[in-house]
Amino acid sequence: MKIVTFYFVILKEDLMVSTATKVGNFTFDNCLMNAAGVYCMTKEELAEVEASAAGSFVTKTGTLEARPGNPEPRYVNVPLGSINSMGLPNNGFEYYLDYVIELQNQPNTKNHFLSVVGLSPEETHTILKKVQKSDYEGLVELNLSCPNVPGKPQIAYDFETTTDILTEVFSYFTKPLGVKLPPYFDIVHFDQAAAVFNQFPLVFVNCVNSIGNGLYIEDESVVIKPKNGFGGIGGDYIKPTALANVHAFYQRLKPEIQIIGTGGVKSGRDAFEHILCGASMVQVGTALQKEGVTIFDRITKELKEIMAKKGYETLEDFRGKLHYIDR
Ligand code: RRO
Repeated sequence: MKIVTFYFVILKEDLMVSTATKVGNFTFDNCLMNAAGVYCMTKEELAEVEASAAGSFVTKTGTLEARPGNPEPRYVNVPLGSINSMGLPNNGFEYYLDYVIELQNQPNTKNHFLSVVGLSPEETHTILKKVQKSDYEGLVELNLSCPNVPGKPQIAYDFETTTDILTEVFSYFTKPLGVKLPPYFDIVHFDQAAAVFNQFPLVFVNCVNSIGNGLYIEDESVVIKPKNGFGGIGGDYIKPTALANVHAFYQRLKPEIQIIGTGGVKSGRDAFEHILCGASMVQVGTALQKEGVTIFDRITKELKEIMAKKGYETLEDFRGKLHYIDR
């Protein structure tokens, strides 16, 4: 027993465990970051993530004009996760664009993700053309999966519209672009969605946004006001769905398109599972909202401990190497 313990200590000390990663040509000291919507509405919140152990941040999805969003209460933490119908409140994409450009010009800055979407395809193109013309050199995430704007379906559930938007986008947009996807629930839909995304020079897909239009009830009432209580579900509820989407796209997408894993991450073990399924970067949403930015220290430490125990030094040592049962 003593010998085994001694061996473990040596093994841990000898290993140089790193959670550094790359998305496209961008490097990150840590694979963990916030998920869009959490800790990213204002420059002050973004600065907190920037100063934390997170490897990057993504901004709140910005629209052409600032929006107040849906009436409150519109976000509620529940024991196994969260429900929200924020309704895309944001300060307008230029507020976030200005901030990422400001940081980009500072020494020792991290690389960032600017999240955007228009309320119509025309608005999306207006935004992306302005981003294209700007001095911003970082990554852009096009949110194709907001579940909460009344009357506006989640774009990425409509493969024809998605194809049309991306075809148009890539006629003028040459900066590094990825898409935020809703969860898919059918193998045929994984096949169809991957066939769409494989046609384009995307740098990444981010799986998954919240599971749209759940309903949480306390006593005899819904808990959020908009849409009579229907809202996007995050947290523990969605981890198996998120992992399935990460792995399904890891199996189907061309290797140039990397996967960002989002959904149900609140521990090092959860992050490990996302990477095992193929994620190059892992985002924390509901758990970050519940715990604050110190969560990045805790999850990083837990992930490194798991890696050390297994003898893994880098994410490449186990990324995508999920074991199947084939006996
Ligand atoms: O603002 C929201 O209601 C919202 C957005 Br844009 C999103 O992409 N996902 C989500 O759960 N909420």
